[in-house]
Amino acid sequence: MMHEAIAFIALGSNLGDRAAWLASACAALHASHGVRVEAVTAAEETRPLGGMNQPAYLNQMARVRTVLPPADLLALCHVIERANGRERRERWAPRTLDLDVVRYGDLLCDTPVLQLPHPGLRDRLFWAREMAELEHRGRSEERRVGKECRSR
Ligand code: A4P
Ligand code: MG
Repeated sequence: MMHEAIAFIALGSNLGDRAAWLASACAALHASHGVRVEAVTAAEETRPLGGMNQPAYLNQMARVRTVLPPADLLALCHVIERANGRERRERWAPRTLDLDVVRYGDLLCDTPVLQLPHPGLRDRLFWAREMAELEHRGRSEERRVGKECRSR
């Protein structure tokens, strides 16, 4: 049997039709081989962190069940970002879509390309709150999310 893991992916957007980018990313994740979106939080507007003068973010958290190893899950996130208008300029620049792997099971990882848990978890309180909310949601939610993602 393939190894399955529960991972949390943070979605963020602060350029263009933010809600549409998040919905598109959620649907793309769910449609990807080896990934199932089990539950998502409602999108919420947050003040930009990091000190740069930039538009407000719309943020959302997804809980996914996946057979992809962490590096492949991150690579998939990058593919979905690029397909949704993301351009990499300077770090923390405004973006149509940012997908961060916040947690992958209990895995601890500290390499230049992948840090788990994501270091932003230390000071991004809304991530912790959103993950706590998703921990408590059951499988009925999973069925609903599947339907929502497919209908987009
Ligand atoms: N990387 C390492 N670990 C991870 C991981 N667990 N998940 C590497 C995702 N990426 C990871 O990311 C830079 C590098 O981090 C990648 O090469 C990847 O291999 P990036 O997406 O290219 O650049 P970035 O998003 O500008 O940098 P970073 O460090 O991901 O920044 P954040 O933490 O995403 O911050 N304010 C609000 N309110 N809401 C936000 O969502 N986001 C940012 C960006 C700033 N302010 C914000 C928000
Ligand atoms: Mg990022």
